[in-house]
Amino acid sequence: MEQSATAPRVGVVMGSKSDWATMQHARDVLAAFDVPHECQIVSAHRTPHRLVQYAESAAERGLAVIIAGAGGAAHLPGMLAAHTVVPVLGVPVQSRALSGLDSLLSIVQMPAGVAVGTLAIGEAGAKNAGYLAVSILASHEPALRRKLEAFREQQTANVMEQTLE
Ligand code: RP5
Repeated sequence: MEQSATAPRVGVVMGSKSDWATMQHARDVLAAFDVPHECQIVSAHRTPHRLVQYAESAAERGLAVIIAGAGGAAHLPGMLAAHTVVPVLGVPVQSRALSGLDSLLSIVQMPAGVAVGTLAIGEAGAKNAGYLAVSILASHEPALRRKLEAFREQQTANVMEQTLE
């Protein structure tokens, strides 16, 4: 498990090591905002008991958000959400067979009553899961909110300065 020195506020989990190339983008955003986080492989199908333990202990361990990435039959985000009220953000990993459409539909079509906030397929979704987690934490942390606002202002300024050849 990759973990910050201080108690993690966001958990980044994924169904397989093969998801890390995508999910490390969520980790990078959290690191850029100095949000304490942890990263771990938790598979709905291959490590089902670890999934239950992770979800059931999340709130008492201080996690405010869980970012869960999975591909194919992507049951990880939904099953985590079934076992905790900590908000779960789902990232559909781009699969080889169906380019991530399978992952997206597996994650997004939750039954009413158990919510997963579903992001876009692949790298953009992983990055935005990080930004959304920062937004959620920023609603209670003024310093983090200022950092997020500064990031957005800088992003806008960068685009405004761009020219086309
Ligand atoms: C899912 O199956 C994982 O989230 C991964 O995206 C997909 C393939 O896993 P590997 O066969 O690469 O381990 O559980």
